[in-house]
Amino acid sequence: MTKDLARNERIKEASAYLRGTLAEGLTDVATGAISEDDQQLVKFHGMYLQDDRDLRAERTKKKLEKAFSFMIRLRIPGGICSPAQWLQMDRIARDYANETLRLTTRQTFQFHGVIKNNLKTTMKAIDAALLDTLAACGDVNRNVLASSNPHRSRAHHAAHELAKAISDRLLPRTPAYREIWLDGERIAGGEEEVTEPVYGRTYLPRKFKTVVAVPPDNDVDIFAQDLGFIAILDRKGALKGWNVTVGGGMGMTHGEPDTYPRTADVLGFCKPQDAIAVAEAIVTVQRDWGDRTNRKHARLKYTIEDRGLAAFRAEVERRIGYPLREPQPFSFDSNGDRYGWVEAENGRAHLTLFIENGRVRDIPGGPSLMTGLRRIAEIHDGEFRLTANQNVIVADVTPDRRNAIEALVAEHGLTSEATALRRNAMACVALPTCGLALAESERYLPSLVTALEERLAVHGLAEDEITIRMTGCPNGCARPYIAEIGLVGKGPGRYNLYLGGAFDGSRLSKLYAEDLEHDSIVATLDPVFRAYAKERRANERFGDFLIRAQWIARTENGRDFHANTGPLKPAKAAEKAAS
Ligand code: SRM
Ligand code: SF4
Repeated sequence: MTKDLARNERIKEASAYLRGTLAEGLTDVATGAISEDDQQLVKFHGMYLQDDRDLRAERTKKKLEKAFSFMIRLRIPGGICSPAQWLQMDRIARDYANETLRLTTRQTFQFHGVIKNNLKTTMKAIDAALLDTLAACGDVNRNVLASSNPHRSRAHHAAHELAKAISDRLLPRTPAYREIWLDGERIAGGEEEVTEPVYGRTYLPRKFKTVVAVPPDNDVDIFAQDLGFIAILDRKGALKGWNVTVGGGMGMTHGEPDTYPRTADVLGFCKPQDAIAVAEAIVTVQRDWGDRTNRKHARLKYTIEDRGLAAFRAEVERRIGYPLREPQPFSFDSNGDRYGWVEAENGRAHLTLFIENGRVRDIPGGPSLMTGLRRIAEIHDGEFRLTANQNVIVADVTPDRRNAIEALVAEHGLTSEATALRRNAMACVALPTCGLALAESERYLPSLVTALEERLAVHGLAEDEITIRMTGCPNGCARPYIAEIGLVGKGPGRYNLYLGGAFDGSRLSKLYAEDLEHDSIVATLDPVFRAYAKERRANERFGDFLIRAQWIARTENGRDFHANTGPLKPAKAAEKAAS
């Protein structure tokens, strides 16, 4: 018996290549929202309908429509933008959004709070900066990330070029974007192979995410992504080719063990000139093999689990017409950013700034990050690189501007110097804008970090680098299941605690304790910190220690994620804690 297609499949099919009734919906002044079907389609154009959840209860009481507005996400392959583009984003945020810029975990900007009436003006302003939002969300290949830590300029240049080329190759071709947002003329829907040669009428079964990494930095968290390319360099630093990874993903649903995060597998190695064809083949296999009946089972990670890696590789090889080579050795040492100044190979320098949870704003009486970065953009003649850890690099600084930039950094409370836990912390947006949030994240993690740092200091661990990530629900937008400490919202003020991920982002964690509130998070972690301080081996990372010392079982891969959860040998652990 064939299963019914998911509702979104019918919406895509009937949308005339992502047009739906979006153009008409924008002119309906009776509501700040758009129709339910259009809410799905508008994602492909880079937007989400949201409402201010802080105001929801009060507005419902007053029988008012929810406080609707849109989140807009840009597509910026490799996260690189010019100072002029930064200035335009800053202007848009102040004129049409909530006066903040949100740097995301996928190297781009988000605007929050754009009302329907301002959507087209905002989209035109984005276009005027030669940027777009097409395919930033939706069931397509999304913004392609590239390693941004600027230590090896040549390899990073190749990574960025590949990210851009893949993004361009896999971009939807529909004219709907131009028609609806930029007042382009309506072009009649053509034949599928003309209009969408890669995707066809129904695009992909689900979102698809691609990254390019340059070892030893895993700053793009390659193991959390559907498709990845790992740069393999020769001894002189020239690019030999790419290892290809497939099948990573974070999203799951509480209480549904058939959903789970998964770390990607290495599929093989390809030559530099073959990477785009390989990417396209992988996307089309997922287009044809992915589950279009159940959106919770539609990501590439489930296709690979169900069909097996060997069968998947064989089909990719059939489509490219030759076998992939054996993967080449590689090693990562961290999935974070390297803060501060770095001298580049070309005589210029790069400054990585710490932006707590990616929120760029001015705080009355406090740091003025938004103004500071605007003033830097006004004098900077290099570029800005957004990182996949929600930070920003002021890149390619010429020697004559360095002092002036340093002065602006100091004047506006910008910094590269957070404490060890904080600089390895990341939170998703969650409340008040995210419609799926079960608990706070961005607004709460900073104070939790402060509380945990007090305990770490007591145990002499204040300088130790430990990754900690929080999300307001199990979807995993800050990639919490590959952090050493992961906290995932369960309900208001309550979190599940995951432990045992690897510092380089290569291993999944495991559920250690459920439904913890602030005090119990701190109390649960305190004995673990104490044991780590006393019993760790030289250079042993926190996540590795927890597995070796049997605080938590090791998660081998996705299907194993929900097995053997909770403190391992709890009696032994308690005994250790007491001693
Ligand atoms: Fe995400 C949905 C924010 C990176 C997995 N994500 C959402 C939405 C759009 C909520 C919604 O569907 O209504 C969130 C909007 C919140 C808001 O108010 O802004 C949202 N995701 C984010 C961002 C902004 C988090 C951040 O703090 O930076 C990140 C934007 C990235 C970008 O620029 O494209 C973001 N989301 C991620 C990542 C991390 C990554 O890709 O490296 C993941 C985990 C990796 C993965 O995809 O498996 C992620 N987001 C999800 C999921 C779960 C997908 C799944 O397979 O189950 C959802 C929900 C869904 O798709 O149904 C989701
Ligand atoms: Fe929203 Fe959940 Fe993503 Fe956080 S993890 S931004 S709460 S969807």
